[in-house]
Amino acid sequence: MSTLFISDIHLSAQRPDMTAALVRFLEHDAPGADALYVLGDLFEFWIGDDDPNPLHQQMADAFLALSQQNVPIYFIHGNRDFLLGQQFAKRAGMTLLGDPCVIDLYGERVVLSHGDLLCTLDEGYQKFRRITQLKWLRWLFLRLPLARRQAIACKMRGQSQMENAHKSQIIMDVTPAAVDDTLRAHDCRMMIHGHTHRPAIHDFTLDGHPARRIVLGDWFEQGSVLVCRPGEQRLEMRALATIDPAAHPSV
Ligand code: OKV
Ligand code: MN
Repeated sequence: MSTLFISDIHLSAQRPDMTAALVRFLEHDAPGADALYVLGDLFEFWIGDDDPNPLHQQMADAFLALSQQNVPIYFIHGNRDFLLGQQFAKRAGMTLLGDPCVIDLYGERVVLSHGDLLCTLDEGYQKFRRITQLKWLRWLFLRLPLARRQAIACKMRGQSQMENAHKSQIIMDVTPAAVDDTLRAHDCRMMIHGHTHRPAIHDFTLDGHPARRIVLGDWFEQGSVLVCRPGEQRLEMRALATIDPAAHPSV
C-alpha cells in the first residue's frame, strides 16, 4: 500500500541518464503502487503534443505500460511543460489534474501543486506565467509551424537562464504566506509540491494546528521520490546510474 510522488525530472535528449533512471523507476518501483502522481516539469520543455521528439514517444510508452498494470497516473503541469495536452496524456495513460488540486491520501486531505504559483516574490516569472497562460496566445503559438515554435522556445529559455542567474534564492523559493493561504483555502493541513528543487519535509503550525509541507526534489544528481503510506510520508533517493562492474573492470 503506497502512493508515489515525483516531479522536476526535466527530461531532455541531453540527459539520457535521467531518462534511463525514470524508465527504471516506472518498470521496477512503480508497479504495485496505489497511484503515481507527477507534479510537473517532467520535461525540460514542451512546445506542443505534435512535437515528433522520440523521447516523448518513449516516455508515453513507459507511462502507458504502468497504467496498463492498473497504476493510475496523475499529472499536474509544471512551469516548463505547461503546454502538455490531452493528446499526450491519453497516449501516456495519464490523467491531467488542475493546479492546485486536493486529493484524499489514505483519509487525509492533501493539496497538490507544482509550486510555481507559490513563488509570489518572483515577479519576472509570474509575468512570464500570466502571458503564457493567455488562451489566445497559446492558441496562436500552437498554430505556428514546429520550427518557429522551436526557435521561439529556444530563445525564451536562453533569456530566462540569464535572468535567473541574477535572482536570489529567497526570491526563487515559496512565500510562506502563499503556502498558508493555499492550505486554508482548500481546508488542508498537508501540501505536496515540487519546483524549488529543495527536497524537504517542513513541519509547522497553521492556525494552531500541526501542518506539513513536503517538497519533492529534482533528478539532476539522483532521483527523488516521495513514498506515502497510511499515516507516513518518506522522501527517498534513487541512484541515476547503477555502475555495471563488467563495464569498469578493476585492474
Ligand atoms: C518553458 C520557460 C521556456 C520558465 C510561448 C505562448 C508565446 C507558450 C509558449 C514557449 C516556451 C513553452 C511554451 C519554456 C518555460 C521557458 C523560458 C522561461 C521561467 C508563447 C505559449 F509567448 F511565445 F506566444 N512557450 N516553451 N520558462 O521552451 O518549454 O519557466 S518552453
Ligand atoms: Mn518548475
